[in-house]
Formats: sequence, structure tokens, C-alpha cells
Amino acid sequence: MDAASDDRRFMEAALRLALTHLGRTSTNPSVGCLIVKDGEIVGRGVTAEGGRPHAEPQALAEAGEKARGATAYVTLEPCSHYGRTPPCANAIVGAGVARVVISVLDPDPRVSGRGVKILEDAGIEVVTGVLEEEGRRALAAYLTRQIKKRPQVILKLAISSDGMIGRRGEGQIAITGHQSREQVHLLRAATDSILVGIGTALADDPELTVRLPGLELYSPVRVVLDRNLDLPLTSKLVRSARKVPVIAVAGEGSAESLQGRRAALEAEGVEVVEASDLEGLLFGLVSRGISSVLVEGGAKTARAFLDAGLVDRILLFHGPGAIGSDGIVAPVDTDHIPEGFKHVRTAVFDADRFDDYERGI
Ligand code: AOF
Ligand code: ZN
Repeated sequence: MDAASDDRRFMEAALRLALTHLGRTSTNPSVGCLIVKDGEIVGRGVTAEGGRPHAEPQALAEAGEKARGATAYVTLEPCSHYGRTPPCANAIVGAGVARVVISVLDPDPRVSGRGVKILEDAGIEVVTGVLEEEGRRALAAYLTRQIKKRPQVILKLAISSDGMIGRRGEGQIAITGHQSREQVHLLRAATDSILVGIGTALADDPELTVRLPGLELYSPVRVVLDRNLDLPLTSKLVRSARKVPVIAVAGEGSAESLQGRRAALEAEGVEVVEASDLEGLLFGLVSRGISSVLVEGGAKTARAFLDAGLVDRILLFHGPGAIGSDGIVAPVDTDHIPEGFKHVRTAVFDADRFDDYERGI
């Protein structure tokens, strides 16, 4: 095997490692790092939960003396700034690494090329852009936050064979099977927040938590677009607000007229914020340290995000059954994906087909 294909192979492994902490490191990105000596992995690190320590010092610590003369594979350019930890680029130099392979350059203005410069100035061979497309996908929430100053917005829909996402007047109906639902829970665990409109909150009374064995702790913040604060105090969301945070988003300037409802929700542990539009809301979320939003329903909410051009990724789960009369038409489907999106993956979960579309950052 040649050096370039080795580089891609190890970078792919580093990216997989990075994905294991996705949604657990905000506002830091989840970065993967492997130290490879004579074709063997001698150290591995992934950004710790909460964002620190960074990936590289952990990988270097595991490699110990073996790091000398080795190649480091890092999914993001090693940092060059003195934050709460010293620069990773300096740690790599100090460990005597001979070669560094990077997938994505860090847009953080404190780093942005300086990490590479520290390495090169120390005589280290640096290769950048290896599996960059995959790297940008793995770092999408972080890159969106850095570049667009808002969280990454992921729209997820379950669609019936006749193009519907539900039935009017009915609560949750099963469109997809068990495996798809587990995939959605995995997705929730890797996302910083889940968002639904008040219509869905009222019709479905959803809990929006992660219910996979061992991953319950990774339930994201739950956000409800609730202009008039109609969220019932008896809803599952409110009743679990002290365990997993809930943010109710009221219309701007509603403080006075909704004072009573606001106080009642707050007494149950719900945080109430105001926003005039979706952009304002997303800005509010990003300033709370939320780097990704999974939009889970319903049609009106999905359409609002699509119409505002605020969706970065579209995930469609197509189930085999039909909904028939009183169906709610899917706001987006395979044959009318908005311009600018690229189909990146198809998978099959039980009898369901899953399609993943993304837009560049
Ligand atoms: C790395 N390796 O594993 C991560 C990096 O607040 P600080 O000091 O932790 O710095 C946050 C910045 O560090 C973040 O914006 C990004 O530039 C970088 N994240 N860098 O070398 C890592 N997570
Ligand atoms: Zn670092």
C-alpha cells in the first residue's frame, strides 16, 4: 500500500474515533487523533467530554516514547493557542513526532493556520486536506458555529410510502420501524439540542430524550417553539424538565401578556426565552453553547426552517406503510430536495430506507 492510501486509512480511523464523542464536547469540536509508528497505532485520543483535554495530548501520552519519529493523524488542525490547556501543536513538537496528517484546517481565529506553522517551523512534515469532505462532515456542527455563527440545523423526517409525515388529528403514529427509531435516538445522543413546534408537542406529547441503554445521560436540551407558551404543565416535556433541560421559546415582546404562564413553566424548571424569528432563536442557542439542533417536527416547523434557508442537513427515513386519508404531506422529499444539497448516503434499516443530504458549510 502507498503512503497516500495509508494516510486515508488512518484518517478514516481517526474520524471514526472523533464521532464517538460527537455531541458531548460543545462548544469544542470532537477531534480524533492517532499516533502511528511503523504502520501500528501506538496512541489514540479523542476530545474528552466537555471539550478538554484535547485529543492530541491524550494520544501522545498513550504513545509515550513511541511518538518519537511517528506520524500523527488529526481530524482538525492542532491548536496553537494557550487556552485552558497549552497548544497541542507544541505538544506534538515536544514529543518528537516526525509527520502530521490533518483533515481539516481550524477556522478558529486563534488557530487558523498557526497550528500548521508551529509544526512546520519545527521541521515536521505536514500534510493537510486528507479525507477533507468526511472531516468537514464530522466537524459540521463546530464549523457551522465558527463560520456561520449559528448551530448546525439537522432536519429529520419519517415519511410514509404515500409521502406523509403523520395524520391530522392523531398523535404519534409509527411510520418507521425499530431500527430507524434506534438510529434517531443515536442521532439525538450526538446532537446538542432537539427542537419541535408546539403543534407536535401538543399532538404527540413527546419526551424527546435518548432511550438507548447506556446513552440516557446524553439526552440533548429540548427546545419547543411555543409563541404563546401553550406547553401544558402536565406534558412529559415539562414533567421531565428538571432531569433534561427544556427551553420554551415565546414570541418576542410576549413577556407581559404571558407572565402567568411563564412563571408557571419556570416554577417547573422550564427555561423561557423570547425570540422574534428563527435566526434570533438560533443565535440565542449558539450563545448558550449549543452547536447543533435536530429539528424533529412537525411540518410547519420544518417548512419554516427550510423556507428561511436555515437547514444544513436533511435526514429522510422512508417507511413502507401508507397513511392515506387525512395525511400531512411531507414538507420535503427525495424528489424535491432544495437546491444546494448533495445526497451523501443511503442505508436500509429494517424495511425503511434512509437518505442523508447535506449542504456545504
Ligand atoms: C485541538 N484538539 O481535540 C480540540 C481542539 O477553549 P480551549 O482552549 O479548549 O480551545 C478551544 C479551541 O480548541 C476550539 O475552538 C478549537 O479551535 C480547538 N479544538 N483543538 O487541537 C482538540 N477539540
Ligand atoms: Zn488543542
